[in-house]
Amino acid sequence: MPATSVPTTPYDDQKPGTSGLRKKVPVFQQARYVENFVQAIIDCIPDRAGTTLVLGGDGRFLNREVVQTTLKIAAANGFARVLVGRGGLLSTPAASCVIRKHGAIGGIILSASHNPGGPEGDFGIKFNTANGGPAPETVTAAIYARTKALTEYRIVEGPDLDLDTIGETRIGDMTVAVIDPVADYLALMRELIDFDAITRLFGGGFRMRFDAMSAVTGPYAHAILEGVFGAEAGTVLNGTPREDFGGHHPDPNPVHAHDLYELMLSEAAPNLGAASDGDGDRNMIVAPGLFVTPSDSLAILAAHAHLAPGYAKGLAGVARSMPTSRALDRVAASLGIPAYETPTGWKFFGNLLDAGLITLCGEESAGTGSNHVREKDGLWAVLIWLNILAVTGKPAQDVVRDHWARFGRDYYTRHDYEEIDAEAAKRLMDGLRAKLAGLPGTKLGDLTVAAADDFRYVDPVDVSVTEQQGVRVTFAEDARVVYRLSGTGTAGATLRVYIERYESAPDRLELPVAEVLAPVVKVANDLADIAALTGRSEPSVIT
Ligand code: VG1
Ligand code: CO
Repeated sequence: MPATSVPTTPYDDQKPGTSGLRKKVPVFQQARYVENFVQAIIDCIPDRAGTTLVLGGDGRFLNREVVQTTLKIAAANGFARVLVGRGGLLSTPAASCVIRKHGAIGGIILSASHNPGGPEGDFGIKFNTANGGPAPETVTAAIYARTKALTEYRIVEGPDLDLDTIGETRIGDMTVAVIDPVADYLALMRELIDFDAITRLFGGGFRMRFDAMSAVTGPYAHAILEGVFGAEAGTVLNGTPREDFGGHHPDPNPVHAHDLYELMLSEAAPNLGAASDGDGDRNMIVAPGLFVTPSDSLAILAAHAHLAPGYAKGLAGVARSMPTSRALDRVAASLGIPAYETPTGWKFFGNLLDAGLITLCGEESAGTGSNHVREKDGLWAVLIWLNILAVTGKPAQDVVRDHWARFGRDYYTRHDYEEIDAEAAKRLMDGLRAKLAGLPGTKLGDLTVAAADDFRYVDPVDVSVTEQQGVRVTFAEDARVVYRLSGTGTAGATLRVYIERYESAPDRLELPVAEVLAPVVKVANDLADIAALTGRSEPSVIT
């Protein structure tokens, strides 16, 4: 089977966003759309001859087809070997792990993460570099430029490969190794987490429910929670990956993981509830009767990470994305370690992790991770929580309350306005930017503006600059509002408004979140004139 060159014409809309190229499935089904993008990625991998590439996805609709196409294109472009997860599956963190462990030159991950799947749903293609992390801005910009200049792609045509049997086959001169998607990941978790302590915890009657949301973490959770730890059968809910995620939004938050959330707030709650998203990089943690915000979870993990063997020496530093609450900073200050603030998106943590400046990092959007891979890692977050519970012997809800008692509580909520008119969204952000300079010192409702700016990030490692990463307004009353537009949506624009307020008085730690934040929400809405500009009186999702 020789490689052939196929003439093509460019598409002008293949610009990667916060996390790769995400579009509706029918967009990817256009002739040569996938081929063009995959060839553009590969053209941006210099010195690829003779190297290894990793390939896998979250199992959504089109996953298998695009795996086959990508293998055939890779075979025509000089790779010696592709490692592909059985069934075309690899969770995002597992792909990162496999890239690093096998010295691959990079990986192509097929996922639209927490967005719905199926013929009318979303699909996505993302490139990760040799460190296992999402391609940085310089690389995604080069890929985009390449998509606009392509004149041909190269492919080895032939029959589809068997993706369901572990072992090696060839296409042209390239070896395709179908690997167990769980094995390397499980081996890494064994190095980091106290598996014996957790096994004893479950042996002592501890119960949990993990909702895999019919997405990629099912096989991982079955293998580890039920297989290794011996958690009771039925611990993993929705544990079989499905192409349409059972028609659900595989987004682990109280809205989309509603059944689990309700269970955790009921009398019948087990000791811990957790969930992960489409591609396995997000996590939700719910204690009995108590939802743990991702920002709090990150801070709690930072305060307790030394209890897990992989972090016994302590943390070099931590980082959070700018809209993530400042709870993490309080822990860092008490540990005497640096805390970095980055733009939204995991790719911005890569340099800090590679340089050894940070050990742990996370985002308010249910992403937590460490230097063990270069992606956020949903199941890892659950395992480290279990490790902490096993070692401290404390119920999860006490861990959270004790944390608040010690550090105070950053009340937090995010309001999303999905699929609003893109022009209106732009007008809203421009309007805010125009107001920034005049805000400090002004009184808005009950609050006084202390500072206001448009977040600009200077990477401490390569000093690259990223502008306009979100408008932030901080108030003298220890409150903050952040506004930004989503870079992962596939229809119209999504406005995200992040609202928080810090309280440390012992009698103000367990108030209803909506009540504490109501004055800040009002100021946030008025300042940006959200209702008038978007035509929405309510957010579409509140998390
Ligand atoms: C969202 C989140 C961001 C996250 C990104 C990818 O981006 O806000 O924190 O890194 O999704 O997560 P945006 O631009 O829509 O706000 V995943 O799990 O979808 O790969
Ligand atoms: Co994800």
